[in-house]
Amino acid sequence: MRVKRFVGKSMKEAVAQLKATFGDEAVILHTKRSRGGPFGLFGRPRVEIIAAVDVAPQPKPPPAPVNSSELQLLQQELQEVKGLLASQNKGTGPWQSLYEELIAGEVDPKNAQYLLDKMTQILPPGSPPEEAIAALKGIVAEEIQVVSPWDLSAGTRIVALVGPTGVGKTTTIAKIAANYALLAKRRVSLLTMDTYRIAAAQQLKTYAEIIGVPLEVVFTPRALTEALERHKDRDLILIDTAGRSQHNKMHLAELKAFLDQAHPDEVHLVLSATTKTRDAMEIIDGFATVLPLNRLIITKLDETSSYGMILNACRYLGKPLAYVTTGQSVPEDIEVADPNKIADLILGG
Ligand SMILES: Nc1nc2c(ncn2[C@@H]2O[C@H](COP(=O)(O)OP(=O)(O)OP(=O)(O)O)[C@@H](O)[C@H]2O)c(=O)[nH]1
Ligand SMILES: [Mg+2]
Repeated sequence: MRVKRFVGKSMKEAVAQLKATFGDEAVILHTKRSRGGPFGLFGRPRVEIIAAVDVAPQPKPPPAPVNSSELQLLQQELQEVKGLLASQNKGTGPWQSLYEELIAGEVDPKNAQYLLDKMTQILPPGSPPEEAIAALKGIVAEEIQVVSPWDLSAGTRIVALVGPTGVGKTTTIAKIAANYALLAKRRVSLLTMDTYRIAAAQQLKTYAEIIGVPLEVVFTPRALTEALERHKDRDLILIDTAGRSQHNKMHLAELKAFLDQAHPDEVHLVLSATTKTRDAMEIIDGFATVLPLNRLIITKLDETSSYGMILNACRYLGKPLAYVTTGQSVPEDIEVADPNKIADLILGG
């Protein structure tokens, strides 16, 4: 804004000056009539106007011409950014239904997003849904580490099963023992340190008698070491343990005292497929802080219809899945873990 004072002998003359300088857009802020001379009494009359005008805006320079290849490049980059945002944005984008399927199967949301991100990295854009499902199954299968069944030709293998109560540890030991002793014709021994629950030892004793393998019940860590010594000519020694809560530090310490003496080649954590993922993670944390877990067994696949927990537990523990069990029948309801089958279960066979 510019402000200026105009003085004339009359109002007409002052306004004429104002218009000549500021044009018609000026705004009069103040007018004053007076006379010149001492005290303003005897001089000639004069008129003073103070007026203001907005400074005219500078015209904008015309936009620089954009050549079409630059425009194309910009559009392409914009598309890429949009795609990236879609993939990072939970479950949005073209694979929303796959994300929802994983979540419905109780795959942990973080795992579901991780799997889809991996899939979008390898899948060409615009691939048909069948290809997307096949790619996703492959990625799920890759995430489930497994191990080959024991060779048992290189000395005695000592394997302990641990886990929460009632998940099927004893039944699984009976299934493994029957398969190795009766079908693979291996020398198998059973040891149990479950003297906590009434009839626990009797349960395994019954299986041992039916399968025709020796069983010893041990009450102390030292007795366990001595029993292992007595069975050192065997191909496979399976150690059953009492079911324990992950929250009971004293029970876990007791378990550790036994296994520290036994130095098993493998400690398998047994979890039921019906366990909620959050609880499975707590169980893994509780047992893994005390014991050197190196395998996972998931039981009771026949008692659930959502299998995401298997993937969640495998990824969380970060150790191979050895077996899955699929029913109460001994010895048939057990399978060596097959990642493709599990991926089929999770994403619908
Ligand atoms: N449906 C089903 N039931 C199973 C499976 N495995 C074991 N069970 C049953 O689960 C129940 C508990 O099995 P156990 O083998 O005694 O479990 P555990 O882990 O040894 O139990 P504790 O020693 O008390 O901690 C029994 O009724 C078994 O028949 C399975 O794969 N599917
Ligand atoms: Mg038991």
